[in-house]
Amino acid sequence: MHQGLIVKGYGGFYFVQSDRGICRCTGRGRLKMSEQSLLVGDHVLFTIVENGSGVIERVLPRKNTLSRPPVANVDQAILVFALANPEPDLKLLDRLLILCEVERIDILICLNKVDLASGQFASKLAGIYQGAGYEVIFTSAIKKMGIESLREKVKGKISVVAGPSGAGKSTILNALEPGMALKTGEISSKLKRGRHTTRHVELLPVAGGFIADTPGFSNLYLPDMKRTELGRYFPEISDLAGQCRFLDCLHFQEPDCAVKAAIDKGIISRCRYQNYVTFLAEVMARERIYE
Ligand SMILES: Nc1nc2c(ncn2[C@@H]2O[C@H](COP(=O)(O)OP(=O)(O)OP(=O)(O)O)[C@@H](O)[C@H]2O)c(=O)[nH]1
Ligand SMILES: [Mg+2]
Ligand SMILES: [Zn+2]
Repeated sequence: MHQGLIVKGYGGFYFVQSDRGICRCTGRGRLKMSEQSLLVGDHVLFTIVENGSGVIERVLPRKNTLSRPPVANVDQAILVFALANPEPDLKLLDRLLILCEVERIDILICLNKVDLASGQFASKLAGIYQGAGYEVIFTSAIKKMGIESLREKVKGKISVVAGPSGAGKSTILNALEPGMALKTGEISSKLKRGRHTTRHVELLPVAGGFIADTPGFSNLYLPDMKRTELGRYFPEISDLAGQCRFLDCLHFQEPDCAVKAAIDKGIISRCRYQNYVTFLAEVMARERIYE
């Protein structure tokens, strides 16, 4: 038996990458596409049959499973936001961060289009997220800046690239792997309209790792959670929560709240906290509906 990685599922077939190249496989017995028992990103054992195609016999244990896009064994999410054109929507970034925190996926924030922004704005934005404990890198896919450090970050890993439309996700992948020629700009956004319902995720071999490009989006629902959970998904809030007077402090209107004290001291970013409060209202509103 051979071991490989499912890089694409299409038309009832799985395309499995191994040291033999890519092999078109079907799933044996219960391992059928329709049941979602196999996912892009799965490490599998397969046998080769007479005509050269393969049969997947077993799925190796999964490290994690992302549902949007459906990919297994994700090592990191690369969240790409442009510093300008389009303006970065920090509420959207904070929502995406929560999704990754819930799934316990490592996060790399990539601030793209540094060529279009002032250094002052770039470092202010980076400061907010580094202060929250995230790793931030700057790139200009067009000017090929920061691409080498990004290359180091994707080597040997399965990454998912996410972010708003126009941020430069596909352009960055093209810069990492010249010759790949993913559609960018106008063409991509036209295609996207007919594309957003498809589930044809593909892991592309990029810079010694595998990356799933995703079409951009402009809004995201928070995952289901209780109001007391939200703070756990803001690392800088979660770090201080133990110092609040009340164990179940929502860091909103409670007295002796360590989080609110940290904002006044400039330790926690006001912008992040404001988004926390907005999301808290959303979570509470949803709790009421389902009560
Ligand atoms: N100035 C500048 N423009 C860039 C940069 N990166 C990408 N662009 C441009 O931004 C536009 C959008 O880039 P895409 O790579 O298609 O963006 P995307 O994030 O893949 O967008 P969707 O596929 O729609 O989600 C294109 O016209 C790119 O040429 C950059 O670093 N600087
Ligand atoms: Mg794209
Ligand atoms: Zn508190």
